[in-house]
Amino acid sequence: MRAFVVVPAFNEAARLPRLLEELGGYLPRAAQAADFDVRFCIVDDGSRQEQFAAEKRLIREAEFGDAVRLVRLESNRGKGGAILAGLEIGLAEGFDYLGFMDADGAVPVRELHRALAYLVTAHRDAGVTGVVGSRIRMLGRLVERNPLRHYVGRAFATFVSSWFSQGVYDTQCGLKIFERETLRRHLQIPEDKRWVWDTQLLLSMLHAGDTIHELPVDWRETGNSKVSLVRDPLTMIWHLVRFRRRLRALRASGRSGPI
Ligand SMILES: Nc1nc2c(ncn2[C@@H]2O[C@H](COP(=O)(O)OP(=O)(O)O)[C@@H](O)[C@H]2O)c(=O)[nH]1
Ligand SMILES: [Mg+2]
Repeated sequence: MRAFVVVPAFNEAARLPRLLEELGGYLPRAAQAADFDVRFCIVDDGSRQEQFAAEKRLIREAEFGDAVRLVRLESNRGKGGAILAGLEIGLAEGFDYLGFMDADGAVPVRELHRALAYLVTAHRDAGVTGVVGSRIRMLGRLVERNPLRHYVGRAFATFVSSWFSQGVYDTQCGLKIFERETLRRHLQIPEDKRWVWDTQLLLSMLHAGDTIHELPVDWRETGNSKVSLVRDPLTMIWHLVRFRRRLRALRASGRSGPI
């Protein structure tokens, strides 16, 4: 089983060390687990030159070899655009499972491992084609979030799931992984290249009838989020309202499957 995980990074020199430290502990163990070969692709999304240089130095010093690569985009495309660029590389290289996680280490690497293990089994046994993280505060899970972000995020996800008539709880979690053929079919569908790219990807799959599972994951917010609670939610909703119109038009025209 070969997995490819994209990590979008925009001026992340300060927040990247936590993830790299975790990878330092994880990768040697992952290499020993026979059924996992996980590669990471950090996509620098046109960060400032000194930020990119610092990210590069940090990654080189960690000596991960082939397990972690750094790709540089010359200009900023947005979180979704950077993930898309990374996923296209992984698909071209023939990886079986592909996904993404945030550079700030909000989702611990052990949760990625758990999600991958879950997907491999659920795909084989039950035709599940994707697993997305879900930030649910519950016994057995650790979810640390800024209360305001939590409430705005909950309002947003609740709106999206009822507006699109889908039973998804958390549309915005930074951890999502998919089986390659499903991903390939839907990869070009999202229109937004920034914050709702992954939500549109997920909604496109659900609309087409793919079986995606949510997995409650640990989440530890570090602060310094680049998502503005004032500016971004309205733009995000606007992108989704337009996207929903497109889905409805396709349903009305009687087409099934991916839009
Ligand atoms: N490619 C790209 N990634 C971004 C951009 N802004 C943020 N990110 C990445 O998106 C991820 C989540 O960003 P973060 O600021 O932690 O937002 P939050 O956790 O969703 O509140 C991180 O990996 C960031 O580096 C951007 O403009 N371009
Ligand atoms: Mg974050």
